[in-house]
Amino acid sequence: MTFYDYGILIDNDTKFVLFGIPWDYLTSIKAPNSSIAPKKIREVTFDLALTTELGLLIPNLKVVDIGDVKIIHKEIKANLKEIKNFVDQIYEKNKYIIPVMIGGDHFCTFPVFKAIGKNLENKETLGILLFDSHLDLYNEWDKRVYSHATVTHRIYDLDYVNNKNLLIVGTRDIDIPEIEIAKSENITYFNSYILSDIGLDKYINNIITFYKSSGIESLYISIDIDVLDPSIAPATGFPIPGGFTYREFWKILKRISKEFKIIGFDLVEVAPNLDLSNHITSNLAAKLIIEFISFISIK
Ligand SMILES: [Mn+2]
Repeated sequence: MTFYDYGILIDNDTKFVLFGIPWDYLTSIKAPNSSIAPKKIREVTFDLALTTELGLLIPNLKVVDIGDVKIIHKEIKANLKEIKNFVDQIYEKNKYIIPVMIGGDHFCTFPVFKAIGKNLENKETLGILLFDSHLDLYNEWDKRVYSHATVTHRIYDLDYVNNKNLLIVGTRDIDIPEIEIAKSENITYFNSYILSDIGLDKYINNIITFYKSSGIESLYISIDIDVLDPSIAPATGFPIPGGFTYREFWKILKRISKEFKIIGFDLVEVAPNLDLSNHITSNLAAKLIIEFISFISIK
């Protein structure tokens, strides 16, 4: 039994729906295989214990795993449509559901967040928080507007997203075109080194203040696994030193869940082919997903 298998069908009781997007065509790395991450992350949970760190029983968390979106590797248009329909179907069954997506490369976040936004009645108080070592803010990458390196830009282009409700946290590998876009658009990001300068509590307070000062009450959260330090999350395409520890990130998610209504989240960019033989990165991803779900549950 995996963490996420407790229930087969979505019903009125279901709080969380987990699904995978096995798609890594839009990554810029040459030998990616984040497409197998949804399968791998589910698989490692067979060997993990069935309570969370705070002692919650995982079977009680009401997570239903509805499987993966059907992806045809190079068919961008068809896949975007398929992902949209997949998310729409979830809300048709229960409009209070919290979708949890496992990628795939980071571009998978865009169609999911877009579909979630479409299904939400009140977008005035909605924000998006991206945890990432990169800004992913290129306008184009390799002459393509759809790429994991442009995902923040595509999200920013949505009519309900602006520089008051979008924040990137954990950054430490920012390219010149991205810094120029961030400057001209006044997009806020918190570099990861600031955490060691001001301490974790203040760092989290700054995240909270960013959203509260513009009236944001609910958040969609996207976790690029590369926001964590590569010493604990080596299996990702662009491992950048200086990332969060597991405990720092755990505490960030815990506080954010208390302060805001989390309407959905994703975890992307785990590349199991780059992992150690003991699956350290997939284990980390599996733990983060279930811990985050538990924080949202106990709010
Ligand atoms: Mn990213």
